[in-house]
Amino acid sequence: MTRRVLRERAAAVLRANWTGTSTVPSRALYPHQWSWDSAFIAIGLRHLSPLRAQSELATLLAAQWGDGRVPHIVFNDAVPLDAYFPSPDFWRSTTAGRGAGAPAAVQTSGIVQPPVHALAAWLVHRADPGLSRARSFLARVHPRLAAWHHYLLSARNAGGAGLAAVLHPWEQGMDNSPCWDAPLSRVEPAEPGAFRRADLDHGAPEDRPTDADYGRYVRLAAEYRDRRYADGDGLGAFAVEDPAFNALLIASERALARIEDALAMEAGDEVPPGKAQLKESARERRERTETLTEALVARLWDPRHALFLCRDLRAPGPAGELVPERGVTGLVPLVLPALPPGTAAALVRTACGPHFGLGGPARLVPSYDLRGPAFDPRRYWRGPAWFNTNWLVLKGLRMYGEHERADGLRDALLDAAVTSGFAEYVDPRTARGSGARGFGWTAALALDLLH
Ligand code: 9YW
Repeated sequence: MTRRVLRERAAAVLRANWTGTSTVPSRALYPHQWSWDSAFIAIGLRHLSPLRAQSELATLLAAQWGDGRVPHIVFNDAVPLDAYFPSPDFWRSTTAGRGAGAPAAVQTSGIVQPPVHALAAWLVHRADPGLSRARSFLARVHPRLAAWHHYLLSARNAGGAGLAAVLHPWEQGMDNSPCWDAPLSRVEPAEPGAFRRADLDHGAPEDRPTDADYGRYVRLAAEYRDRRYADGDGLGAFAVEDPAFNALLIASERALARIEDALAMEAGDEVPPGKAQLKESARERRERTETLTEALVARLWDPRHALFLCRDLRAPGPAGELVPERGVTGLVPLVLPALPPGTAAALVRTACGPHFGLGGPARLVPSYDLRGPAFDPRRYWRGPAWFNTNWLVLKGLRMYGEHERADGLRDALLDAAVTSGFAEYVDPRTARGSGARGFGWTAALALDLLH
């Protein structure tokens, strides 16, 4: 298939999923706006329409809460309540979230997702700097992105080492990863009759999380809501420092520093934040990326696995415990340019070794250890390959000079995307598709790989 046809098909998915102000991940399964989906979608959409890509991010950021959090779902009130669970009447953002500054004009969830947004905003700006300047795009998103990062670096610093903790598996975005099995085992599932899973109206049960997983997701989210979405240590049964979440925060801090440099070039000192303040903030962010990278390595790098692991902050011990499961989250820090000597090379060996099998038994990077006891090539984040995590690993391979491997992975991703009909996820060994088709970030990131 020619690149032109591939591009047209990917573009058709993005057009079909566009609502007028943002893009749904999937018309059937996920008919609202999701936070990290929108960031990845904007990265692809910028090649089709920089204007739409800007709107995608602006719509999401308009639903930001007063405390800085960017909610993981922004609900479309034209969609029937029973199309997706948990629906707005579960999250009750406008009432339970009022103290934390939830917006009154739009309904949202109360949890977050990985902070890919500053990175996306920078890439969207670069796609058409003239349009961006004409619409003051960076000036409009900058205060919101800064507040978002501030929220994660302060309210979510539950472990005290500077890294952000996730309080729910949905926050990390890899819902039923085996990395969560131990930390989730302490959570009592909600009664099965207390909720109805709308996802099973659109997906095969063997491709989706189990009912027991859902019971625990519901319990944790309901407890957070009932605490009025208050953060702070000592609250909540689940708190994990996750490698991908934090690596993306660090990458986005770097992007936000670039955004501040770009704004400083345009700014005078009269209008706040003035030139000097922007430059100072950019400098602080660059320093922070260094200290955060050090904290990431000190807290989450495990030399025995040659991989970053999740730290379960609620496990016994003053700093909790590392979870000895190999998830793709542990490879994502390869996107960071300043890893200590040897760490990137070790990660590349791990990606291409027996557990992730890249270039061997796996065409695409699996979401979980091919040899792990919980490996299941169909079940969501317990084995299937996802396009966003593969795109991130590919970026890391390229950055560390692994061009042949990066090219091989790019070709495999493009092939899998188009032959699966832009599936939500695929079997990492055969590239057979599962889950939703016409999936937003699959199409967007395929489009990005064509440029
Ligand atoms: C859910 C929308 C989301 C993604 C997550 C993925 C899944 C299920 O779908 O979450 O109900 O939110 O795990 O990463 O953002 O595509």
